Amino acid sequence: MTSILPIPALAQFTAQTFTLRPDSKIVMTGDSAEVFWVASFLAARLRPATGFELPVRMQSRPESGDVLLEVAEAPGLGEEGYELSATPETVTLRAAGNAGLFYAAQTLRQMFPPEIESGLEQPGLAWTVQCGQIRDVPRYAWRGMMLDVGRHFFPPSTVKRLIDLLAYHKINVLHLHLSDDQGWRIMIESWPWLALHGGSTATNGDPGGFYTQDDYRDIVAYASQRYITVVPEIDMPGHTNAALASYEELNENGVAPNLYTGIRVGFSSLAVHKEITYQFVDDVVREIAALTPGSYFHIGGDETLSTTEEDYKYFIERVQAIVARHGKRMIGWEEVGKTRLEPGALVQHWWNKEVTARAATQGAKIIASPAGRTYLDIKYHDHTTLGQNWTGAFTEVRDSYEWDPSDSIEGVPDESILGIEAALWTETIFTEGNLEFMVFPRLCGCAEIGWSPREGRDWESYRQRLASHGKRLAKMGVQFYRSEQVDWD
Ligand code: IFG
Repeated sequence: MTSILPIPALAQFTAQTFTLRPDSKIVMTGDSAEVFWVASFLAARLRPATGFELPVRMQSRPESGDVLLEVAEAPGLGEEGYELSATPETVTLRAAGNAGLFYAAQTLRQMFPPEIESGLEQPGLAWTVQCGQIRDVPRYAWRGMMLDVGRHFFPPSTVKRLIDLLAYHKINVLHLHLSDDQGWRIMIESWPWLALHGGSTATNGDPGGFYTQDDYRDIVAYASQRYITVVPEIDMPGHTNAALASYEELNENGVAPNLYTGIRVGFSSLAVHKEITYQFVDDVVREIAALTPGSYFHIGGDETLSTTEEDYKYFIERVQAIVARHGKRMIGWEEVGKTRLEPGALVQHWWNKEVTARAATQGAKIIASPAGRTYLDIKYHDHTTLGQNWTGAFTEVRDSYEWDPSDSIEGVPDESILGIEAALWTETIFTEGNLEFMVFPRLCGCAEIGWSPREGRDWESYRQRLASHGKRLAKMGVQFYRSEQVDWD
């Protein structure tokens, strides 16, 4: 039985099958370079396990055994929707936009036996898919994941593998939390000690690290090819000890604090009434905005326990203007809802519903990241060694799935919700294995909440599809948590 995650909006299957053969081709009717890229991406995913050549042919019509990709006007599909039609003769992926074609390719991957995801040739297997018709469109525009590289640094290779897995689940935003008390993780050429000194350590005194501007460009390009927008976050005025430790002149008293490797929050603040602070912010936003094709710049704004309310408002209002001047739309954690927001600002809900509702009342669109549901660093249960449980509860796989953004934040109606974003904070997450264990499989549920229709979503059917999906994750080598709530195959 074909099961696709996130579950498509509409899918009907028949008892017939289509079989990919050694002489199958991936064909496209036009000669668009971007369609060619998607076709080549699909071929590259199917070649290792099948051992087939799977040539990609432009300006061609499909023959028996071929897969056809085409971009064509299709009302109601938008940029990300697609149609997939599998007959015993051919499989056709059709979309109005290239992103939709890319998502059709991701869906087709999930229709083959799970061994398709093995990197090694699997002789003797029939590469069949169930015939049928799929018409699929996303529910929310914003389907994201945040990776905190401030508490622990992760190299570009880890970020790119994560991007591959996000794209596999039709997630389209990667929010990089690039700075915090424990680390500054991106080179700013006009303030080099931010990375060189502020990026030199991590939580527990673990090795630090930072992205050069070329590293960041490379990550952004890799994400963009996979229809993922990178959203950079420089958290301020709080969560700034790494910056304050790097430049004494940024400090109220002119004295730079030591680097910090603990896991407390709320003790740092930029000097809100010093002009050099706004020179610093302007330079940082200018340099990162120039490297970021996406429309957004996240200024953080959370847990500013060491900044007075009025100083906070003054600071956020000035920073909003700086972000706008550099051509980006500001995103802030919910606390920015206490200030006057410019039109177009986005607000990310994580804990305080009342403050979030104040942002929605101002007309801000809300990204739903409720900590008790989407924070992937929260322990699964009381003997999960990794993670935290400051929320006062544990977040098992079911807890992370059985909720909905449309009615989980009082005072925020569904029309204010732009989408959902899961967040991995990394105070206690050091290795790629730690990351995968905490992120998967809860991210799969968040991806489905973001993409699939609310109607018909229920835990009992999801847990069965997740069991099947787990075989695919295993073939990809994802070290996911085998929750006892799921009968993993
Ligand atoms: N809250 C802090 C994060 C991180 C998190 C850990 C936000 C917006 C708790 N701020 O979530 O820095 O420490 O779960």
